[in-house]
Amino acid sequence: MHAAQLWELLLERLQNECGCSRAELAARLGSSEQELERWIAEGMLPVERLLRAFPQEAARALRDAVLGIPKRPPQGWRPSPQQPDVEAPVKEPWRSPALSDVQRRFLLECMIWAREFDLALIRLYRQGRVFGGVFAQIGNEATAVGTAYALRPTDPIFPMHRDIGAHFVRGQDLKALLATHFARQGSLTRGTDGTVHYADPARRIYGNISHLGAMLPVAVGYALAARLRGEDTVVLTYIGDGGAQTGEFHEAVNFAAVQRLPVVVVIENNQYAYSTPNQLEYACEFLADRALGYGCFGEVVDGTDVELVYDACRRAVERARAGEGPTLLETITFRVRGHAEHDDAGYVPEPIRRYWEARDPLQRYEQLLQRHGVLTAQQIEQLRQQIREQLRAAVEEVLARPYPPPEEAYRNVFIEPEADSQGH
Ligand SMILES: Cc1ncc(C[n+]2csc(CCOP(=O)(O)OP(=O)(O)O)c2C)c(N)n1
Repeated sequence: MHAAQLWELLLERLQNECGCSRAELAARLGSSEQELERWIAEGMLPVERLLRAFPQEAARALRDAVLGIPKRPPQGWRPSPQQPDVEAPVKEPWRSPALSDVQRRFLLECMIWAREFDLALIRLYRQGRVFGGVFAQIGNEATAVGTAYALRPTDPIFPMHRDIGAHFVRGQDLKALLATHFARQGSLTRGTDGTVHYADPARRIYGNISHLGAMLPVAVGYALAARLRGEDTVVLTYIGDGGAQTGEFHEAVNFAAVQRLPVVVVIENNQYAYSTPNQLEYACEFLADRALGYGCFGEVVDGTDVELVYDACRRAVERARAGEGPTLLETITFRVRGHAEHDDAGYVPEPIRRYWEARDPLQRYEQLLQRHGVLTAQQIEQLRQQIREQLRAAVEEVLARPYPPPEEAYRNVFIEPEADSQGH
């Protein structure tokens, strides 16, 4: 990293983590402000003074800079799992310099689709219309949409059970999705699986493999195959905070780092793996900190801020495409519903729920777009109503379809052996 970039990182981090102004920084380094400005301008780093004045913060920032870890939220930003500060002010969402207002409207539309799709499925589940479980993604809209949008349409994605937003970014066929959940004709799994284990190779969507962690080696294998074929491809895959504690996660990330494969692993940290809270899942501060151990890039972002997520993922995709290897991108979010609709999530303490309610990704983005004149409240409401109407009509049509013929259950289960020359 260039000295000027290093200074930029240090200044940002020291300001965020220690609340240090330039004048205070100069004083703590035992220099004048003028001298500090000269050091910055000339790219001179008084490393010893920095480490003496800010032992932990400077060491961490320098270590991250050397390993290419560009960003980390300010200390104390993450709510304490035991005692979140319910009154903490909600940060103004980030505005990406890389997005136009047309793109912003598209992001919002995909997020509304994801939310409305879930709300409809929850209702239909209660009516006994849905086969299998409903794993609502509410709270994860910004993460799924922001990450998937950072790719080219030809790059493969391996979504998890809470990434329906990524499907909408890819223009997934609404009726095919509904047919899958209702096990009707036209289902992406031909009616053989009622949950979220569907793929759609035509849209370069692969996964989701049920066994936690098992999808990562497959995604990493895809990246290796693409490289061997000489394709210019970046693979995006997702894992939960619980899934990140499996052996397969470790093997896949290690292999990707060793091979410097073009992979972005989004760790959707929604605070709970089923009923197990973060503090009983792992002992490090951030899961993306593990990137140091693997020797790859790592970044932690607020997963409820869609443009922040998009920018972080875009950086990771650019690095991957440039041959710089994988990134662990940890997005901090909250699973608003239970693990699935059979689970009332009564184990989530009320203050935690309240903390995250104030950070609803959809509400934050809608307000941001209104404040900046991208859309009015009325236009957003109109969009939501249009989406609801399309959903209602699609549900009605798909529920009227027949179930797949029984023979479908036997297709793709066994490989039919080819007859030999004697007809055996
Ligand atoms: C090997 C294996 N064990 C258990 C399960 C059941 N299971 C599915 S999702 C899940 C919790 C996953 O938690 P996390 O990875 O944090 O994702 P989240 O559901 O919170 O999005 C469990 C225990 C499974 N699918 N595979």
